[in-house]
Amino acid sequence: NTADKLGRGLLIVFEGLDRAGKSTQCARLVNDLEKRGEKVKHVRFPDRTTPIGKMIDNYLRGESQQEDHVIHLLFSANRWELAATIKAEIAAGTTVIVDRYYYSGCVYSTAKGNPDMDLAWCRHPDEGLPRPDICLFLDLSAAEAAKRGGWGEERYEKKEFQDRVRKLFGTMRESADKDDFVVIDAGKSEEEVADSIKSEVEKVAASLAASKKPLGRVQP
Ligand code: Z5A
Ligand code: MG
Repeated sequence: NTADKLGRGLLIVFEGLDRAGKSTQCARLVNDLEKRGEKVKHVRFPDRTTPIGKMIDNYLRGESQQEDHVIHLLFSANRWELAATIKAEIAAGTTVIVDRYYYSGCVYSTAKGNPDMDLAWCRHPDEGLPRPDICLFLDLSAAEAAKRGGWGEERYEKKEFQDRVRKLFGTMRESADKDDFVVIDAGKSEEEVADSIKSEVEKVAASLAASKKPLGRVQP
């Protein structure tokens, strides 16, 4: 078991565009690790249950307006609310699996095109958060995503916006955070995607166990 070999749990993040299958695969991985006797905690961002999360939920559903910087900082604050808990769980040997993290925070805010908010600006508030041991990026073409049903009702669920998000994720995957990412072809069947994820998680767990690497922090 991971905790015995590494002396802590893992921090595993899922990222990707809308409908890439993040929530589906998070649930599968949680299930799979639990079956193997690992301690697992499942977290999703935004966490819509906290007071800050409720403000975010209202905004995403179009029921309230927020200035661009303000909503960006609320998304970040929503992660900071849970940061100490995540660290404590990992120290106690629990693997934490996160559905979207600061990478989404950076790209969705930057995609708005506000001239004061580039990727670097957007990333600053998240510096110092627990750094993922691996970010599984579920990669889905626009054409495949379209087959998974029409856009929903929420604020960012529009084609042009999603095209900008796709480009920005590409930029992020080639910049400061590039070592965190493993790209998974999310256009395959649910089982095939789950199998690729399992093998990537096993690889990272083995390499961390060998190096005994402690949990990192998101670097400036
Ligand atoms: N946001 C932000 O702006 N700033 C931030 O800091 C953060 C987020 C953290 C809400 O996120 C919005 O918040 C989001 C980013 C922004 N805005 N947008 N747009 P959310 O996480 O609540 O969004 P969601 O609606 O829950 O998830 P999603 O991204 O749209 O979907 P998903 O979780 O990736 O996919 P899924 O629910 O697992 O699957 C989608 C469908 O595809 C479903 O019918 C599945 O049955 C099907 N599916 C799944 N896998 C497959 C395969 N392999 N084949 C075929 N069909 C599949
Ligand atoms: Mg989801």
